[in-house]
Amino acid sequence: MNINRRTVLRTAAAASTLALPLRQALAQKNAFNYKYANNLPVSHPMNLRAKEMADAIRAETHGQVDIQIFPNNQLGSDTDVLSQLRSGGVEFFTLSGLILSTLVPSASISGVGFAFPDYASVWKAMDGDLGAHIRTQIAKANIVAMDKIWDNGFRQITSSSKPIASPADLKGFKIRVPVSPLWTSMFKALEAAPTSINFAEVYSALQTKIVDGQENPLAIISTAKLYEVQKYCSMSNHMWDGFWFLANRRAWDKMPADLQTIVAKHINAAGMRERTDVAELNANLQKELSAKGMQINQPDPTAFRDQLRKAGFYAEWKSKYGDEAWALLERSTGKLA
Ligand code: X2X
Repeated sequence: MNINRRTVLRTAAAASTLALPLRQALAQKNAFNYKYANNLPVSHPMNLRAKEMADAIRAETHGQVDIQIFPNNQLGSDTDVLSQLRSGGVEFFTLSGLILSTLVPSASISGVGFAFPDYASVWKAMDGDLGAHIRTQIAKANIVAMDKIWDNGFRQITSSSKPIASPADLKGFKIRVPVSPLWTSMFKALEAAPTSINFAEVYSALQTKIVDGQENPLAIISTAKLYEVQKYCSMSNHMWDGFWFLANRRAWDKMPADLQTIVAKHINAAGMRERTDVAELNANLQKELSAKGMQINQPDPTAFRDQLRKAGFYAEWKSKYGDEAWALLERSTGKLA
C-alpha cells in the first residue's frame, strides 16, 4: 500500500466516523413532535407496546420523530379525537373500525356479529384482502391507516344484574354500546336496549346504573377495572374488534419518505406484539376475573346467531356493504347470509 492510498483511506475513515454524529447534529431534533391519542388505560398492552414503539422511533430517527402518547381519553372521547385527527390537532389515533364507520361506513364490516370463528380467520382477513379494501376506503377519507390493525379482541357481555345465557336474557337489557350504527343495529336485532356511550364514560355509566351492562374483551374488562362495577361476565364472543392505527394525512405527508418508512415499521411491529399480548390476556383472564368476584358463564352462540339471522341482520348489512366487500368477508368467515 503506498502512502497516498493509506492517507486517502485514513481520511475516508475519519470522515465516515464523523459523518453520523454530524448528520445527527444537523438533523433537526423534534422536527416532528407528534401526538398519539388512544382510549385505553396505561396498563393495557396497547399502551405498553406503544411506549416501546415511540422509544424505538425516537432512537432510530435520532429524535427527529418524537411521538408523545396520550392514553385513557386524556385528549377527549373517541368521537372528539376523531375530529381532532381530521383537523390535525392530533397526529395519530387508534380507533375501532366500528367507530371509524361513522366516517368510513365500510370500516365496520370486520365487526359483523359472530362472523369470525377464531383469530386465524381474523388475521387472514385483516392482513389480507378485506383489510386492504378497508384501508383503501379510509384513504379516501384523507386518513392514513397503517397496514397492521391492532387487536382489541373478541367481545364478552358483562352485567350488574344477571348472566346472559340465551337471547331471551337480552330482551330489553340496557346495554352500553360504542358509538357505531353496526353495534346499535346488532343489539336491537337481539332485542336489547342499546345506548351509545363513548368509552370515556363507560365506568361511570355502569357505576351509576345508567345502563345494566356493556360488552368488551376481557383485557379491557380487566385493565379498565370494569369488574368493580359489573358482577356477571358472559363469554359470548359475539364479535371481534380491532383498532386501526390512523395518522392525519398532512402530518404524515410532511415527513420525508425515509422517516415514514421507519415510523410505519415500528408501528406495525408494535401492533404485531400487541396482538400476541392481547390474545394471551383474553385467553387467560377468566381465572383472574373470577378471583375478583365476577361470575363467568359460557353461553351457546348458536341461538344468538340464529336470532340475528331471523331478524334480518345479516341480509341488511350485506346490502349496506355491497356484494364485493361481503364476499371478501365470507372468504375468511364462511357463508354468513
Ligand atoms: O369503546 C369500547 O368499548 C372499546 C374500548 O372497546 C373500543 O374502543 C371499541
